[in-house]
Amino acid sequence: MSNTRTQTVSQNQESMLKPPKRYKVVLLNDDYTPMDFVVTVIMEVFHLPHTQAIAIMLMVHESGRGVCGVFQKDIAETKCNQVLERAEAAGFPLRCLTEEE
Ligand code: TYC
Repeated sequence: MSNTRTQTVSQNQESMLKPPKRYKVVLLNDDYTPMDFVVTVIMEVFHLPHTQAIAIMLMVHESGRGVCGVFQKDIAETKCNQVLERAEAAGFPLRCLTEEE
């Protein structure tokens, strides 16, 4: 049996049983974006302290990628877009993506 009420109940039950998927926001390295710009973006978008932002930036610089945080899908996508918007506005080729955990 499926009507609007039973469907709503079963959807709610499913969301109560399964925790929501979580998504990493990953920064990628490039040769042009200044280090201090990357640090500022990490601090402002992810609300992280300067020391942690430097550690993430250096991880990206040295290994090619680094995780700025893990969030529910819509939050991860919003933060990723905020990074890309800031990079574009400043004219830097900084890349960012989300990845299911
Ligand atoms: N590799 C860049 C440089 O030498 C710095 C950088 C770090 C760029 C992290 C992007 O996500 C990045 N200026």
